[in-house]
Amino acid sequence: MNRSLVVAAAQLGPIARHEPRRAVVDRMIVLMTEARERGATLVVFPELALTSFFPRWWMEDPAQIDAWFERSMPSDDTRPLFDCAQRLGVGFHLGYGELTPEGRRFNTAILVGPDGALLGKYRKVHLPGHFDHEPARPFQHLEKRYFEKGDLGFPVVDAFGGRLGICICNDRRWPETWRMLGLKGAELIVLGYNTPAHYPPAPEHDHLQYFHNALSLQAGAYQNGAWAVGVAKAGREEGCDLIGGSLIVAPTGEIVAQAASLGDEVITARVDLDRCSEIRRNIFNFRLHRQPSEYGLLVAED
Ligand code: ING
Repeated sequence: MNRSLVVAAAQLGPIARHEPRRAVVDRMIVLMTEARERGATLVVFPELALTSFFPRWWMEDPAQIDAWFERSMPSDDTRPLFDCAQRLGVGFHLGYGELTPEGRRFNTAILVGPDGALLGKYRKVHLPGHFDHEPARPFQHLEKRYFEKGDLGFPVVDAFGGRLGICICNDRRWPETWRMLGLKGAELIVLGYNTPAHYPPAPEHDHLQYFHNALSLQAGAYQNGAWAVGVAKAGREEGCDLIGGSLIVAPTGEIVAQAASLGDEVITARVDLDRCSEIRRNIFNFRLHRQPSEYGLLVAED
């Protein structure tokens, strides 16, 4: 039996600083509905999809910081998205800022089934940017300040007829992320990202941001024999240009769909999970070819 499904990347354009979550959810419902009309049964939304990318701003007041986080999921604001998904019979991936009852803050992503069940949760492990205020930067990147390192490992869940893995944004640049998911048998890896076109520590690389985004997903997908879906929050958001380039990559590393705008946009592809074996049974047959006894350095502390 062919294990294939249509997957949608639901790219979001800019979200204004004071745009209500409910307005963003309304935009997401439009995208989810279009995705369903195109046959999708899984819709992937970006990282921190409910609000503007707030780590670009220096904040000290804990209450002001907490206002960017969700205390429950679903919440009153997001319940309409969950209801729409169940009505349409689609599952979805959603990135958001998680504030736990103990007051811990994580950059989190969840996978929700077509019946509304929570299938998996991931908290971002690779937090880029910096901890202290760096006013010389045109915008901050304070993920190390506003989030704790994820404490859920790299989960892979049985869903949609296969093995699904989740990661978030900067995680995609680290081969260790992909290999951890690949070793757990992930056949489809979904992730969202907010990637500024300008990288203050190395502005000479600004023109490479789209290339590095695609390179990271194409390499990760190919080297682990998995499908990959990367979904942008894109466009000029509060004066900061975020790259688009949402894409769907096959286990061969081929890009099979790519966004062509910097706004709200749905791209879809038929994902045949059985195609993973073309890679996993051959060039990247871990059991036959991988040599973990030679890789000790990979997990040694710096
Ligand atoms: N954003 C960026 C990312 O890894 C970044 C941070 C931008 C790192 C440009 C390096 C270069 O795509 C998030 N949210 O991780």
